[in-house]
Amino acid sequence: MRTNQPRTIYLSEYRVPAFLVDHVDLRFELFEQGARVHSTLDVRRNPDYPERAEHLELDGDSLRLEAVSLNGVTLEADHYQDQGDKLVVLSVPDQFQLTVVTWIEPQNNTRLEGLYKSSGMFCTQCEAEGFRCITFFPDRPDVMARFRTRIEADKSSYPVLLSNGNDIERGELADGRHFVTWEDPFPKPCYLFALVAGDLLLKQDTFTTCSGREIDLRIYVEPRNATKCEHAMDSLQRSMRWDETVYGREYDLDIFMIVAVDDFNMGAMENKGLNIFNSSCVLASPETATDASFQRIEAIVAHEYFHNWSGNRVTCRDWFQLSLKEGFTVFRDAGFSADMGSPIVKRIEDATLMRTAQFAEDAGPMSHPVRPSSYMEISNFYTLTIYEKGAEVVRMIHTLLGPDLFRKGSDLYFERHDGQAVTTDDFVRAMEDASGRDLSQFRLWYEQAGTPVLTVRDEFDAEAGIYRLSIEQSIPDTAGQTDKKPQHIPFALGLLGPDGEAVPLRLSENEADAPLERVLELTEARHSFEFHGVQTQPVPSLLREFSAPVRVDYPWTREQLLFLMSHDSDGFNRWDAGQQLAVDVIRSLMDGENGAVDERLVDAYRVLLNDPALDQALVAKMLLLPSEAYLIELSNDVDVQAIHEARTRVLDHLANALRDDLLACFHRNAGSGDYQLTPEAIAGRSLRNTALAWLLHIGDQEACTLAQQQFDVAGNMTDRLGALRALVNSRFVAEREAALETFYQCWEADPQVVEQWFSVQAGSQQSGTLEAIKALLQHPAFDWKNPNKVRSVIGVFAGQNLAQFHQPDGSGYRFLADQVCRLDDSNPQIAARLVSPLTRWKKFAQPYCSAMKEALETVRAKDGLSKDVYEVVHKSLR
Ligand code: 0A1
Ligand code: ZN
Repeated sequence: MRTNQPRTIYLSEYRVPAFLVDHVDLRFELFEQGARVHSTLDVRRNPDYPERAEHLELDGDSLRLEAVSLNGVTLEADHYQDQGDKLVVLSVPDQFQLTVVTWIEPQNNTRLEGLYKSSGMFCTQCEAEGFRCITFFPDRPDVMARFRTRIEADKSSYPVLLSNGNDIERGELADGRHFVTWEDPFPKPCYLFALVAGDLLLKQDTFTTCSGREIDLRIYVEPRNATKCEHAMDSLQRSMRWDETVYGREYDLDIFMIVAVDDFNMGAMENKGLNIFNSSCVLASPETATDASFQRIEAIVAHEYFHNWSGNRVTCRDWFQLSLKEGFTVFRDAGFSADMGSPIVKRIEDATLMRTAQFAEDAGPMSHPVRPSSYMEISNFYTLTIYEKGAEVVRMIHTLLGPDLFRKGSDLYFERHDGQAVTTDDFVRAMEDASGRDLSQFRLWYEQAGTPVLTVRDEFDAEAGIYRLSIEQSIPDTAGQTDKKPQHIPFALGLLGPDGEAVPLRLSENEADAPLERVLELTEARHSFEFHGVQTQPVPSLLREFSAPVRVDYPWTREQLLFLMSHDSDGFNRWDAGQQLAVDVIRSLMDGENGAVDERLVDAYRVLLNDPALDQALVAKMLLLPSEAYLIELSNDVDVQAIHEARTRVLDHLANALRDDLLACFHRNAGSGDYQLTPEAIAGRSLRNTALAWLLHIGDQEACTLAQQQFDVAGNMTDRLGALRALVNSRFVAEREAALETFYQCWEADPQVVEQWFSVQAGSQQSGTLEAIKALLQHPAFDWKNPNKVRSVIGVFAGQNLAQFHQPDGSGYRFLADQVCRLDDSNPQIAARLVSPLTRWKKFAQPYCSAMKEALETVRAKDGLSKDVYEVVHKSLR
């Protein structure tokens, strides 16, 4: 049991820093047994601080202090206090130079925060508060300094020495050691500091900016990954061009570096001029990576690159403003991905993530606003709410202002705040000032947590030719927040006439040139709209393109949904109608209303499978049934097994009824030999592999043979893994085992592929049982110290294999609790993320509910529980 409760940090307690640091001079002496860090800070009192602070306080974590000197004079022990998490230097002058020497042990750092070792190389992760694990420093983003960094290490083991900015000096030292000095001309907060030292291979290219400067682009990887850098390099060049074209943002340093490391807590990190990536988010070749990985890599490379402006040049005042950089940057990378591929597919994927995972977070015990007002551990707030909902909020500003005024607003924001650490409010103000629009009510999106519910009702007055729509908005109570005010919601809408044609939306009787689509702005708790000149009862197309992150409650009939599915001009809503229809069919099986699957669903899917005139990228998405996670999210008092059974019955029925169509679809999408990443080619592979999965699901013998063939001859990992996954989820035990074995033999030397191999098994309906998962933890390729391995087995099992995880006897929950406790000692950030599937215990029916709660209680009772896990468990149990 934790004896003391961690401190809660409040936004309302924000104060400007008492001291500023203008320059930091770092010298790292790297050794196998540890590292010595010499840090010299140019410090001065902050003129904006309301009082005169007597003492300088610096943050620290797990540091051994070796020496402190002020203006070159060593300080006696009574001039400073080493309090462990703080170094207090007593009675300091107004301006001075402070030198601190610390000793750290990167080789024993399993938390992967600060300076640590991964596959023999030194690397850093400083966001959010990792820099304090390197040296004593005012570790807060509103202290921005210029950094000069000298790295010294053994030359043969660490020939490559990197930090932010430009390399200005290098040379040899005694004992086979060498050094390189880097200087970053841009002032930055310490969370953007980075250092890498290792034996790395360099892949190089260039980019010529819009003003004609040539940038040296470098990707550093372990030599065995030499053939896996091309896609990341292409993605980087595309991102740089896109940011110039769409946002007018030019790159500012002469060098841009990316380094791939195997052990990394998150996806990647935007350190100034030296991005550090989780290997799985940068390395790819067609033989080893799936389409999904290729797309993820492109998006993450872009995301980190875009941070150079939205995050680095303009950064956050404090960590409550995290969405300032993350929400905006996710919005930017979504625009990029949409432009590089299929915009509809991208929107479907984003809306799916919002509706399954972010809505769940927003309704759970860790619910928080896009700009939170308190936290215990900031690492727990790198959430879907900060990132994805934050991006949706920016997207709504874009919708309200239109593209031109939005661009004006973003230009003003970058110009006004370049070199500053600012707030989400500053962002909104720039948008207001550039557009002349009042966004004061809109700001509630940053302050209020919870997903707004729009209750929509309609009636048609045939005589008067009026279609009336009433919309009521309510925002549910969430952890610590009640009685919320109505928010400003852009609600995109269209009406479909009897032949599917768009009905003009006349808000007054004789409105000429009425538009065929409108964005209604909801600002009140209740609105009603009248559309005039409507001849026959229309079918409404609501919340087009998911124009706001809200739930819509409208009493759809199956006829309406079928109609929208085939007629809506908005592709997103065609997809959504199909999802709602499938949800309705699955739910009616659970209610036991009628035992049979509605044949109209089968007919609709048959059309999708057989009409080549349809956008195949959209069809590939429409064929996917709503996930169990989404069905859970839509229900209360959840019985996971009942959801799983009903969904499986619908899948069985569809696959049996459409067997021949699926086989034809499989063969039609055989693809050409060479691997292409166009939306059409990706859709083809997706369709082919969905067809295969469905056929194997019903135990089709011919499909089993086809899967084996595909597995053997596939020229890319998407098809090979598609075949493997279909086999692993099937009842063909011998074939499944053989394929798994062959796959491992072939790829055991490639960590990214082995992670996929683990994931396929951990996610399997057949072999993903608890016993099989436990066996995977004993596999020689499993590594507790590597977050990717932990995620690919435990994370996938608990987070995605819902039917296997939610066992009525609670065995899945106890298993997860044990692993969380084990990881809590070595890597608290990963442990805190892993525990999340247990936190929504209140949503589940008995016996699940009590068993989940019990598992959480065992975690809470662990000795020396980290602050990270404590916060999540404590908030979930109260
Ligand atoms: N800023 C990075 C994500 C990131 C956040 C925290 C980390 O360690 C705790 C690491 C990376 C991004 O948005 O890409
Ligand atoms: Zn980011």
